[in-house]
Amino acid sequence: MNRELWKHSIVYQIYPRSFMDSNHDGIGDIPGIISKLDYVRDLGVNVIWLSPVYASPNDDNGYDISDYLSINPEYGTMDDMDQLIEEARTRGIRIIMDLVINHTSDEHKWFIESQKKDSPYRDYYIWRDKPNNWTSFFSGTAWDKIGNSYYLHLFSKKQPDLNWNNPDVMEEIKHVMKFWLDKGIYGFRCDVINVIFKSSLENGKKRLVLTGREFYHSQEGCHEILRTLRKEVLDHYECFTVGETVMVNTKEANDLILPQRKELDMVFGFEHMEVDQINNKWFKTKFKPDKLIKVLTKWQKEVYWNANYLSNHDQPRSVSRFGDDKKYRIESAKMLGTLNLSLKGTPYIYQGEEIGMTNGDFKNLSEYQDIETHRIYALAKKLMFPKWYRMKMIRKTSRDNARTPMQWNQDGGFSTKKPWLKMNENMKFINVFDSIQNSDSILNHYKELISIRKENDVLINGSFEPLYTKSGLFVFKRYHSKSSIICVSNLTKKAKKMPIKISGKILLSNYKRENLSDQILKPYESILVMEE
Ligand code: TEU
Ligand code: CA
Repeated sequence: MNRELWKHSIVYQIYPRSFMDSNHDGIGDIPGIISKLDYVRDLGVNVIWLSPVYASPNDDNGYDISDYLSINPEYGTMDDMDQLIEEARTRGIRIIMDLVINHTSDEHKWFIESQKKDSPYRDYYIWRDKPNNWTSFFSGTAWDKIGNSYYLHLFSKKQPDLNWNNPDVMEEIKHVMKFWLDKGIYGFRCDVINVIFKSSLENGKKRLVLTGREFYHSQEGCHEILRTLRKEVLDHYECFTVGETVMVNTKEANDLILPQRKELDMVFGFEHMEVDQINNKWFKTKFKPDKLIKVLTKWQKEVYWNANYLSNHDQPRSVSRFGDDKKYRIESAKMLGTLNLSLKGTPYIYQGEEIGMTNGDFKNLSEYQDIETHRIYALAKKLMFPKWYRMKMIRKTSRDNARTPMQWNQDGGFSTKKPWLKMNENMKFINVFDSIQNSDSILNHYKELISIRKENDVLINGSFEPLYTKSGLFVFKRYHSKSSIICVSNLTKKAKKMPIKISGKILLSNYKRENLSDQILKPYESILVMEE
């Protein structure tokens, strides 16, 4: 079996709650996804990453799983899921699922059983008589009390951490993985996978965020777990894994993905998501394109195979963050798309990115649904940050920015009922229906881009070489013995002089550029050139 088939994957991430509602309850669902599969196929992608659809009380929108082997009734039935897998396959699309194994929901039967001290499930989780000083990803202590014992939760208190020191946990998760792989799924996106193994429960060094992380961040025990899952499960299927790995540098990334290590196939790094923040994601600073260019270049040069993304369900919208979501929305969204799909690695497109959806337009706190947003707001209030500042913080960083429902037409088209999360009013002019009609749309740019990627092996297997990486300009070459393609991006709203001489045939341009004799790059201009 060719283990590296996935190098040809172009992945489209679907956040089920916000994709398409088929049964008029304001919540996206699996039949809704099936009804839009032709749209996904027409885009040209060949893999869908489905954010969690498992049974869940939805404290963290499905990232708190109460049963790994059943489907959340809000999203449909197991038959619907089987049908989705099958209908996707007939369209040449494989599905990868989210695998959330750092924690379960506190409503999972294992956790309910585990609350009894003499239960065989007791050691499925991490119980102690006293908490330590660790803090959680969603702020505050990482421990909560039931009876007279405390349990660890790196995320919300409804997300207790599994105890990966217990071999029974490994057996359970192997069973879960096989169950889905046997249904024909193409692999997993492994949620916060590099923090699952806790090597000690000592007090950690005091930090502003995530006190205790030196005891669970990318520990050797985690590598061992990954090798076991690979050898005993994944290697027996045609599939791949992408790890979501928080706080990793390029070396740590390689330690998880180099082929000889037999662990994961690729990971989502976060370093490029940190370029517009100070210390942590809630303190944003002005985005400086050169920082992004620098980090991307580093990861391209140093990491064996990248999982390239500019947005997902946890991050602000890429066009609002790294482009310009007003005057140059169309140009900058196309430029960012071209960049993301021309880098070396597997590209991930987050639903709505292909039509240039922007951050949400929430007016007040009550319109936000995300647990993290509410936790951070409350913390900021406790710290006496003024209201205008608290709102400013969440307006920029809230995960709901990317979770507003998909804009299918001018009236929304997502649901006939009030959606679970407010739609962006700009659906009147940013929507799929209009994008399909308009040949100059961002959507049609993505389609062209994807077909260029499919036709040119150099964009998949070619090496990466940076040619110019300063003053907001990113020029790089992808090449192998047979051909070479140059990708030019102006990441600023200023016109710039072409920094180096380029010649060849223009494959794609976001300004209908016809030749390379014009030496001025327009705001957010992007060009793909085949050298001759
Ligand atoms: O995210 C983990 C993660 O570290 C962050 O991206 C997280 O969303 C948060 O912003 C940290 O400040 C993954 C999932 O993608 C996320 O949706 C879940 O909430 C989280 O794990 C817990 O399962
Ligand atoms: Ca529904």
